[in-house]
Amino acid sequence: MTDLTNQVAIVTGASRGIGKAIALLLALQGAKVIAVARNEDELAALTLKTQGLSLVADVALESDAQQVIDNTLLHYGRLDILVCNAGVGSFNELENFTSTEWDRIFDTNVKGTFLLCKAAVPHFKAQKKGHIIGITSDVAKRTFAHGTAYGASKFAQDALLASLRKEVRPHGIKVTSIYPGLVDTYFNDTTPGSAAAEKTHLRPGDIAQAVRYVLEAPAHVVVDELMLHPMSQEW
Ligand code: NJP
Repeated sequence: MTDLTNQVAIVTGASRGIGKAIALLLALQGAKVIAVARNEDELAALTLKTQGLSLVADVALESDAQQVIDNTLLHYGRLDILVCNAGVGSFNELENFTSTEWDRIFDTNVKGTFLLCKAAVPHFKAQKKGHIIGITSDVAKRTFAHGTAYGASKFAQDALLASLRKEVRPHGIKVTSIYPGLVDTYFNDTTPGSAAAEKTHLRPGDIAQAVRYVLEAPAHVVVDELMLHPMSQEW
């Protein structure tokens, strides 16, 4: 089993929802967590609990992504884990989507994953070790009405990660895609914690436990893909 103590882990989209739960659980396992998001106040509150680092950054901006990796290396001298979790979505009939909204979804979900991986991979290659985890979605593997923009972005993010997995495996770098079903978060301007969602949704902590399972696999094991759903959601 891989021990997470003192492992240096970047988690994007850590100000709330799934990313926050991942950051808290990794910190609890002894990892040094770098929490990344745009909301400075939420990050500051989280960092009080993780005792790690928080970096305010927009994952869709190349300079921000590069600075996240550079500042991590400056502060800790190492990077072991990159969790690409930051993501946004909205749902509409295709003709009602603005190109601005299309760009927001693709820039965050696809370009954000690309930029963070692009900045991290040279470091992982140099140390012949590293683990990239992408929080994608079960809709990376199925389609549904009103999901043109979000679904297409998650298919694209998934293809990026699957291709990267083959590219970097010879360098000792693991790439894992995690595909959640419905999770009770702030996603798409929802408010978590309702009695209804308790019956129909996974909790952010369920995804964090999946991340922990994947990261704790022995060095010779890579979990390529992991999908999880609430019992009430048919797949
Ligand atoms: O959503 P939410 P989730 N740069 O809204 C951050 C996937 N997923 O936890 O920047 C940097 O509670 C934002 O921070 P802030 C989903 O596609 C979800 O559910 O401060 N960070 C916040 O911390 C996504 O990939 C469900 O606004 C940016 C976080 O992202 C992942 O799970 C189902 C950013 C979003 O927190 C986490 O989403 C599924 C940017 N440009 C997949 N833009 C589900 N909830 O049902 C956003 O299959 N963030």
